[in-house]
Amino acid sequence: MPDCSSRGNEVVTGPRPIDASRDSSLVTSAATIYGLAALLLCILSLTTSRAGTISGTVKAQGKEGADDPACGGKYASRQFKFAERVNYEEMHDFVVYIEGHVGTNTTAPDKPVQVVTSRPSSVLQKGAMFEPHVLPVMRGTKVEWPNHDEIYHNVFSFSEGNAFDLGLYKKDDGLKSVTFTNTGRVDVFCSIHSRMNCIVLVLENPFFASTDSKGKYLIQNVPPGTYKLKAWHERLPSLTKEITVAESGDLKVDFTLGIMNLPKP
Ligand SMILES: [Cu+2]
Repeated sequence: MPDCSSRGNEVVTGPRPIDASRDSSLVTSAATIYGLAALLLCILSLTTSRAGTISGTVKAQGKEGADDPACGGKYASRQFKFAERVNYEEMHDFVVYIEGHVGTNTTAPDKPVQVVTSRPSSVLQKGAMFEPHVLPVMRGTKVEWPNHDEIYHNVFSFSEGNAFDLGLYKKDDGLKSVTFTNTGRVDVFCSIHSRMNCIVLVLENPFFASTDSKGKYLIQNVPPGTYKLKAWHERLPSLTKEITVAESGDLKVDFTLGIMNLPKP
């Protein structure tokens, strides 16, 4: 039975209202709590729901017919038997990113990122290599090339707009770094060691991701909007898809890169 009471011609349903004249401090504190709760909800909705997530997988695919024995089997069996073939299934170092300008509050991170020297067991003593091989960064990011080795390195690039030469340096010569101010692909080499090369991909906004060992990527906190999402690999043509990111939720976008859409001479 609902609690109904009549005061003159006013019918009140539900719990009795608090008598303000009897306890105004109770009303004030209740109003304050409701007000604070509403404010909190408002802040939460502003900070949590107006950003989406983009995720998916990037794969590479060889050209149809390239596995035919006539392409690399019998013909190659003598002279080119050991010519290493591209393994599209195990290709990695893809980068997925939103092209162009996004929002207004996208500034480069204060913290520098590092490229270090690694020696993968697969290449034994010859293996002085840069790790990571592909480094996507936002424009304005400082990238450091520490030398933790007992030998000299000379890190440099002649890529247009981002050329630099860190000179010959060894372990105790201090931390060498470059701040990348122009967008684009930067090919970086060491003048001494042939396998030491890497690519810094300087991008216009912070909405990018490298793929993991399974080809998966995840880009978080993307403001809602329509964008061009690009999948990039150093030795395949990029693929771009138009996407619309909602105010919340996860948008799945997969890519398969291959040798396609290139002009025939
Ligand atoms: Cu080197």
